[in-house]
Amino acid sequence: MPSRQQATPILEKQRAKAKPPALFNVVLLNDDYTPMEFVILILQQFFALNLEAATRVMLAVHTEGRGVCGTYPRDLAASKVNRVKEFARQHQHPLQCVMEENGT
Ligand code: TYC
Repeated sequence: MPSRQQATPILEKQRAKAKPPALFNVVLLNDDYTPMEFVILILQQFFALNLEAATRVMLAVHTEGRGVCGTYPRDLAASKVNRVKEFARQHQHPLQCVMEENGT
């Protein structure tokens, strides 16, 4: 059975090794068919951007092919991707959304 003296250094070693939880970028992809107004609506509704910020992100995606909507822990990023894709599908737009681990 371990003594009290052994327990403390082992716990401290575990705490020092613990990594912060990974973060994931939610990324919108450009396409030729989804209306710009619909993308702006998504950015406002699902990512809490105001009209100016949503317009800026939409135009960045439109001109550069992709753009980051927000950065979240894994489960929240996955939920946002699924909700955006389902909303676009319901409105019959081909909008695509993916998540990528944020390396920084
Ligand atoms: N390229 C689209 C258009 O010209 C607009 C658009 C922007 C589509 C961003 C998707 O993620 C997107 N109507």
